[in-house]
Amino acid sequence: MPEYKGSEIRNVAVVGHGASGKTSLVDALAFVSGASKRHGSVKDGTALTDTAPEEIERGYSINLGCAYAEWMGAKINLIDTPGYLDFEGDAIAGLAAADGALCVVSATAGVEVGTERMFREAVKRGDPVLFVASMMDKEHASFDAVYDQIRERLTNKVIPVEVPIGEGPDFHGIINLFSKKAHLYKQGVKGGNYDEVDIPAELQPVFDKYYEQLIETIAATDDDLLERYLEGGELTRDDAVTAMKEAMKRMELFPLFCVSSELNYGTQAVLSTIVELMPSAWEMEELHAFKGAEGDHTVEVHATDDAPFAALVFKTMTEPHVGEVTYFRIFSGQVENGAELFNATRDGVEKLNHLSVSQGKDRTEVPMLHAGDIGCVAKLRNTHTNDTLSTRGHPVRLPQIMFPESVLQMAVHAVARADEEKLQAGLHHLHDEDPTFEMHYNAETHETIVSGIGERHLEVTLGKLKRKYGVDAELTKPSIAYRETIRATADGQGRHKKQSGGRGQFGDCWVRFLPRPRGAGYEFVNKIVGGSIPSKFIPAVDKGIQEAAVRGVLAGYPLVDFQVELYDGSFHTVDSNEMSFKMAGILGFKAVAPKCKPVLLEPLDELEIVTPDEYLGDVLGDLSARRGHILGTDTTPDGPRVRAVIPQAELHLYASALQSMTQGRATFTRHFHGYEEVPGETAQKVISEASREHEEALAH
Ligand SMILES: Nc1nc2c(ncn2[C@@H]2O[C@H](COP(=O)(O)OP(=O)(O)O)[C@@H](O)[C@H]2O)c(=O)[nH]1
Ligand SMILES: [Mg+2]
Repeated sequence: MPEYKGSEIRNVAVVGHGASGKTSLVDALAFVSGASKRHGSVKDGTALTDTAPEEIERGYSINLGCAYAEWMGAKINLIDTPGYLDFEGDAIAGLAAADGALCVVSATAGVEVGTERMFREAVKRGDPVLFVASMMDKEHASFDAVYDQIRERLTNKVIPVEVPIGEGPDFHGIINLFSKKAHLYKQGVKGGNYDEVDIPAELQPVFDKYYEQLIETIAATDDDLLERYLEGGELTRDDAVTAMKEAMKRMELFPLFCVSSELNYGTQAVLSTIVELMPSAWEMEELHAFKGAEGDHTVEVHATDDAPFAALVFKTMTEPHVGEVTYFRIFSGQVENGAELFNATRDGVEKLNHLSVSQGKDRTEVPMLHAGDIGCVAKLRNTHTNDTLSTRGHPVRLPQIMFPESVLQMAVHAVARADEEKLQAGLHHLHDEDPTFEMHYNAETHETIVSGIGERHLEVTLGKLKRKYGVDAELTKPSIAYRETIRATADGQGRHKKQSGGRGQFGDCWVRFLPRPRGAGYEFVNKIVGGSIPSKFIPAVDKGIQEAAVRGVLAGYPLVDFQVELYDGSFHTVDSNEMSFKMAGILGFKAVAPKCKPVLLEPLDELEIVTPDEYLGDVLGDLSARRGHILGTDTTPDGPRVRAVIPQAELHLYASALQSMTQGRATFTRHFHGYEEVPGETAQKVISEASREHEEALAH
């Protein structure tokens, strides 16, 4: 492979809804360019970028995948991304590594929620976007429907640059408006070859209509062009392409193309278009103006070879027989095979052995990669997604990818008890690979909690756990970390006395319990005067009460937010010791706590939900059915935003429920809010459930 410099590199993320044809398109583009030897297929599991067993088994992309095409002297890095919401993290990482997006829309399914989400995401990042109507050969394919839906649901700045000749089974050619030629494909020839002919007479009216619209639209983006156009001057192809490219950078135009990846129709034109219309990795600087951090300074990052090296790790993936493979995008400087680099994020040195580029799962070792390129390397020591690789001399940290929040939580257990340790280690590895998969241990409920974007995400991750780490694990509904507190003040005695032959035990205390505000915690106040308990035994009383409070008196949940005053007691000069006073504290707790009107507390989360307007009523209704308390609503560019506080007990699988309620179009974040009293009827249920479980446990 020749060496490519930044100006010869295009980095495009291929995004869109699941099953819109992204993986097939990436495969076809790499194949038709000659960079990949075989035209693979998603159906038989041979597509370039769907190589993980879970992808082949399920028939859709889960991980982003890197491939490339070499075309017109340029190297096009193609980042295939998953389209389903549960795996959106990798799609966002793909966009972060790219300088532009190919947004694929199925000519049969049209604009779907994944199209919408990824188009928005690309626009938010300021990336040029090129639309591709895919699967033009499929029964019921309609180019106009795709065009209309993009205009209605995504942007009215979309403009067709190609028009299909025939649709569905009759799809056999494409009119290119820029070249004013028609490409006619030969049936049964799969190399993407075509005859280039003048526009056939019967298609002239179609051409005229779309051509005029295209040229007018392009002219309108540039004052000089518009003047020339209005004065009756012709725009040359070069004029049109240049103006289109500039308008795309400003997100004023989004061209629309059409292909059939299966038949390889239209793929060569898409390659040429990427080279001509997408900014090079070198040009992306003016688009993104990258800045990084060096120590606590902000530094500028330049996409030139002589600038210090800085590359962002946008994906790590464990591959069979290889170990961990690290994919990085070079934002600045160049790097040689075998170079020693510095991971400023983790403060560690890494050596790049076998610097490579990847064509799906095949990797080709290269001597050097230049600013703007995408590369990969296996077996780094301690480098993970979102780290920056740079040099010791300039330890830069690039801005990190903002991954979607992991909002769906489940408890996880190893099926075999003996696997518990392996489970923990495996989960940690999986988190390093996938930042949208998180885990933590809940010390109150003694459960390991995993969180992800959706149910499918967690299931797939457990599948990986089994395959890669040999641990069979299952997901269950997480237990709720209820707590108890008191609402009234009461006092009483805890007296421990034991006479057993020789030296006995004696401890005696009088304590008063008082409620404290929510979240204030526990407080112990010593009010002993006159030495009724020697001061050396007083901490033991405190300790005894704290120990007893771990199991409250209502349902066995920890008792919190109360104050204990120790105000009297007595002791025995021989029999009293620390142990006896700790026992006295425990007995004091048992005597007093039940008299203080104990109540049950439950954890609540605060949610922020952004939903399209048409679902707002349903979302609000559902929240109130979940005992939610609405804090307020306001508006955002993506629709109304609702802030609400909801008991965790009512939030099990909320992510899934919200998605099905809103056709996958709402998003939300959640974070812990605090504890509040459980209302009477619900509390009764929890209490009787707890005592039933307690009895069961005792019976065993
Ligand atoms: N007829 C036809 N089917 C296609 C074409 N492109 C993709 N498909 C099929 O559509 C399904 C989804 O394609 P895939 O590339 O996996 O979509 P992705 O989920 O967006 O990556 C697969 O079964 C493909 O074989 C096409 O151009 N024509
Ligand atoms: Mg795919």
